Amino acid sequence: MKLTGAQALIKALEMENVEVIFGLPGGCILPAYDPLLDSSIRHILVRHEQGAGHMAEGYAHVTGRPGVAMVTSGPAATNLVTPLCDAYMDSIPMVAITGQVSTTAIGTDAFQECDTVGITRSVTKHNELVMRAQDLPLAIRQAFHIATTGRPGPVLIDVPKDVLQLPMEWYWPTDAEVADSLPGYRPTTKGHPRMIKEAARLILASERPVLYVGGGVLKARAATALRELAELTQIHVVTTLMARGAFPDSHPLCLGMPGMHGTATAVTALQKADLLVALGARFDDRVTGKVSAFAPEAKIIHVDIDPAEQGKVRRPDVPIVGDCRLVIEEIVKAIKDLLASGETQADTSVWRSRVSGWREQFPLAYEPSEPGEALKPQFCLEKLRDNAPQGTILCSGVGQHQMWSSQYWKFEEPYSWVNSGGLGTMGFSVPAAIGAKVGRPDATVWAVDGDGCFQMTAQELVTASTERIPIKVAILNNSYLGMVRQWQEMFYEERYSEVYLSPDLPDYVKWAEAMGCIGIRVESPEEVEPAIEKANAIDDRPVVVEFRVDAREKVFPMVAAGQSNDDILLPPMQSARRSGLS
Ligand SMILES: Cc1ncc(C[n+]2csc(CCOP(=O)(O)OP(=O)(O)O)c2C)c(N)n1
Repeated sequence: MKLTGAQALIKALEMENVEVIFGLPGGCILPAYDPLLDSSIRHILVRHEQGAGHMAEGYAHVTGRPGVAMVTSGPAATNLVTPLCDAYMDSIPMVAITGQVSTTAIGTDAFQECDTVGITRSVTKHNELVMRAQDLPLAIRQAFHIATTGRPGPVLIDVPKDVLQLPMEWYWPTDAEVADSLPGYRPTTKGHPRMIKEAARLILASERPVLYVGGGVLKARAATALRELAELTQIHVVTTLMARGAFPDSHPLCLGMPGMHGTATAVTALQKADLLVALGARFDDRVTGKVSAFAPEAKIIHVDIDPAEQGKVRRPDVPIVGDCRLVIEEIVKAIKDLLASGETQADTSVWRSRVSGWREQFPLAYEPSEPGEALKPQFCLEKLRDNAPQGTILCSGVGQHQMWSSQYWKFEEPYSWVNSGGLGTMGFSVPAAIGAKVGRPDATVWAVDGDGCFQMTAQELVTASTERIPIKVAILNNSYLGMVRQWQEMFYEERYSEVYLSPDLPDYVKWAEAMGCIGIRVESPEEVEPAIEKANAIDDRPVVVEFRVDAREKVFPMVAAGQSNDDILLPPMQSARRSGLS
């Protein structure tokens, strides 16, 4: 069957079961937009290509399927760089299709030409400029294979305009042909049996073990296996910012989030442990603090599908390269075998009572507002959480509101938390929430955003309105770039430099309405719950609720950048008893 390159591209996406593309057309990608009209694929026309990328990410976060973005060449491709980098840092499966100038014009500084493959090389797992229409089906098959296997990540396929226009003979490569075409790409999924046995022995011998769970557990769909391991061994679990939801917050073994703004218990448990079982976690600096002072007495079992993570930051005692789910299942089996053969688990009761003591003494805490005082952002989040319909998905931007969201929400299910962890991309929340809602139309999707973040990508609410994607946005408007303000207050002697935005400009309610949304403003505690209830009841259009919150509020606990986790700063009302953290 003869097709044009463009027809082959769209057919290949259909064959990959793509149900939606987030994109925006232009000159070089134009040929691909024509067969799209006749295809089964839904296209969501974004207002900025960055939005398309984050939507694809949000979609991938909640479905586990790769998100697809399609844009034209030059400035459209460069507008995709931030989401590509974001997806790369957070290991999100994504396939980006970019138009390119015709093969004959490449290298001539043609209109809207840029070296997309060169520019995106360091922010993609793989990228390719396809120079022949005949190669398109294989390139697309490879792209989806690479994006979704091993450590997931973004793949970009750059297609010149004439390649889209030229004829080709349709074919669809088999799995074997795809594998053969990538001889250097064979991710290891099964852990080494000797290492697995060694890990099981270490786990049983440890008196102060902690399961340090990262986003890889979610990528590997390993939440059930993780729970079995935790319950079998009664080992506490910390879930990093990328792993929130991988283990239920309500579970008695869950200690919450570790790291710079983690709970005092999670941070201290990692510090004092004699064994860390790192599962799909990468010893990020926001978790370790000062690396040389991190968990000084702990042996490390490190399970990760990416061999490059082994020893990158901290040398493991037991490195295991493999798929988290398969490896955890094997470790559980090995532990059961050891127990059946008469081995016993070390006594962890002293450790468990220490951990319980920290939990009791150092819960998350903030000073509630007095009558007439400004609203507390944490209070708004607690009310959002308590009124959230079952199965709500929470997305967030980057800053204080992100940390409060992660702290105060109760994540009970995997894939219910969407945020930008590694890159920390302001503006992520609204488009990611749109992508999440497209992927999970059955779920309520709330985007929590800062006023600074919101102003970066709010235009995508026009997309949400026109495409009838009824997300809900909660802006925690503290009229500052709050997280930067917090650092200036704490580490730059309150010398505030270029962090003040404005409480009134823009008028968020009018802006929301202008974009086809319902806009609601909340200024006092009594208004919080009715506004949330109203927003939850609206399902035919997006809603924006602006909460005017106290600008002076800071995120605690906090480990200052580069400091040891031992020097965690507690909320003011707890700092007098910090000696209890021993
Ligand atoms: C694109 C981008 N630019 C700058 C930063 C640095 N930065 C991190 S948090 C933050 C402030 C965010 O302000 P806002 O959205 O109002 O959230 P808040 O911290 O007040 O909750 C800034 C500027 C960033 N993370 N991303």
